[in-house]
Amino acid sequence: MGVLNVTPDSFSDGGRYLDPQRAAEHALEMEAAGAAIIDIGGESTRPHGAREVAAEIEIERVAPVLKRLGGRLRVPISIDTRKAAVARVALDAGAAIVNDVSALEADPAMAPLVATRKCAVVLMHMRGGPADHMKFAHYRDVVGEVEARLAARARAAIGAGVTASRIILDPGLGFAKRPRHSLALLGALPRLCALGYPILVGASRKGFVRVAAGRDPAALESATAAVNAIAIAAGVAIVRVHDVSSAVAAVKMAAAIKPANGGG
Ligand code: HH2
Repeated sequence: MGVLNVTPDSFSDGGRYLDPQRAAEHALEMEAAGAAIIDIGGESTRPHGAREVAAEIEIERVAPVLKRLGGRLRVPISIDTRKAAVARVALDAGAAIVNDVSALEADPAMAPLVATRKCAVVLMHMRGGPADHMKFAHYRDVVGEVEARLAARARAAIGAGVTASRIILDPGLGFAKRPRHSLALLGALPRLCALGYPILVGASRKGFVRVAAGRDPAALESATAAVNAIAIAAGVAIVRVHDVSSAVAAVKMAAAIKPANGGG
């Protein structure tokens, strides 16, 4: 899943793709580099200093990009939003996936929308909102608590009429999580996969990767690729990334390695 942030303030690429033409070109570049999904977002959710934006502003940012992409992308488009009004515009413009970092909790109109449009949905684990989630980064058993919460959100979505086979779960690395929490969740991916839903992981360039790799952009990309390879080897279905070519190489490599006893 290639990230397309149409925002002025995203933590790693804020402002680069605010121009709709440039954003659409970047989506096509990511597809050419091997992205299987393009995730378009008009609101930053970075841990410090993200500003919540009104639905109209999010729509003003993403709609021109969706319009330019109309019919030009072969891969599905995902809309990264917590707001039903934004998701509706994107679904009308051909998006196939709603990526909701609030797991359908921020907007009561989101679950019915996803259910009636029969689109896929990413339910991500977070506590609080984009502006204050780090206040809630306290856990006794981060893996158990995230696992239980994701299972509960999947049940709630199904209760609202969403088909189970359209649900993707995401532990929400970096969202209301200190680096040690994100690392513990990465160490427990097989347990999250055992919930029975495809798992999505978004590690790309995040703070816990910076802790290991430092700020050097090349090292950060290599460390991100390492996390992605490990995630795929652990059974994760989708990795959300800024740099598609390094992710595609990592994913292909991890997927090519067969578990022991696999013959020869
Ligand atoms: N991470 C970000 C945004 N959306 N969605 C899912 N499902 N999982 C994630 O881990 C995730 C996400 C944050 O990254 P980015 O989009 O690069 O930054 P920003 O939120 O500052 O735009």
